[in-house]
Amino acid sequence: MKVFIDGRFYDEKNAKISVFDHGLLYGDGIFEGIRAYNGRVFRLKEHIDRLFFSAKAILLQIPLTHAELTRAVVATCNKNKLREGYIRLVVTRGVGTLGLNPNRCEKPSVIIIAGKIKLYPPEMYTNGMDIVTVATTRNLHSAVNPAIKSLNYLNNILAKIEANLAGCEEAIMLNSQGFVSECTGDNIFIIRGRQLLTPPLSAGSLYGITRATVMDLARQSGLEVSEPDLTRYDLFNADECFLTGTAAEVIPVVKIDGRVIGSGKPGPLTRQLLERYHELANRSGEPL
Ligand code: PXG
Repeated sequence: MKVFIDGRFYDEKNAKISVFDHGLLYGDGIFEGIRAYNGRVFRLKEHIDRLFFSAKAILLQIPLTHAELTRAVVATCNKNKLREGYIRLVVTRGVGTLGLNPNRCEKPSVIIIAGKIKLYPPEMYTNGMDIVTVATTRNLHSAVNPAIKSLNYLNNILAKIEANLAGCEEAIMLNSQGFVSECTGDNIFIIRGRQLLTPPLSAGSLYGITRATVMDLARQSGLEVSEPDLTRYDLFNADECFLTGTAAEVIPVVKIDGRVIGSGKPGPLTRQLLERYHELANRSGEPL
């Protein structure tokens, strides 16, 4: 595997970053997780847009333009002959002094890894997931805004650890007001009749790119889409529930905190949305 670091390609074993990089020392940096399907990078523009929004929020100057980053992602996939897989785009604050002042960092580093993706087990797509709500609440907007896809993912990791301790793969995180926010690496949706509901971004979720795509697909299928505040009660009493994310795509949820959701099997509208998502992902995106 060849890894892109600051304009050059390195073999996997030589792909290294300084221990003085503030990305490592303080989690000071941003990232994107992107997928390629069928020789195309899906929603690449949206991912690079979001990277620039994250950069703006943390006052990080990405040393490449939008167009240059697009070309670098495509070049990294091509260098690795990747037609299907996962692309991790990372921008760190760069090498600095032992002290958290970002102004002491020389220059941000851009890293692009194009490899294979670790997915949820296939049975979870056919049988659905069993998930739990965890005690760790979502970060406040006024602290570390959850909209920033930063290298500081401890809020999510703590929740993931709680899910794992409960024998689950994903955790529902509530915000400080007790409303449903999202999961540790996925947005959450419910279906009630012909309505598709997902928490508003103000509830503390990431502006998910799969989330936006699925909302478009649902509108095209004639579902009514809305973003109200949701409580656990709303989730328990939904007809269907699913999670969305670049890695997960659309994954059904059949049990939450011991409550069976709907029929206890992946619902028909969830399955239809997953199918439409695959169709779209396989025929659109930046060609490699
Ligand atoms: N919420 C959070 C907190 C995320 O990190 C999503 C929602 C879904 O967003 P997208 O834009 O992907 O639909 C994410 C994305 C990984 C991995 O390596 C994580 C994500 C995406 C890809 C890979 O665990 N999280």
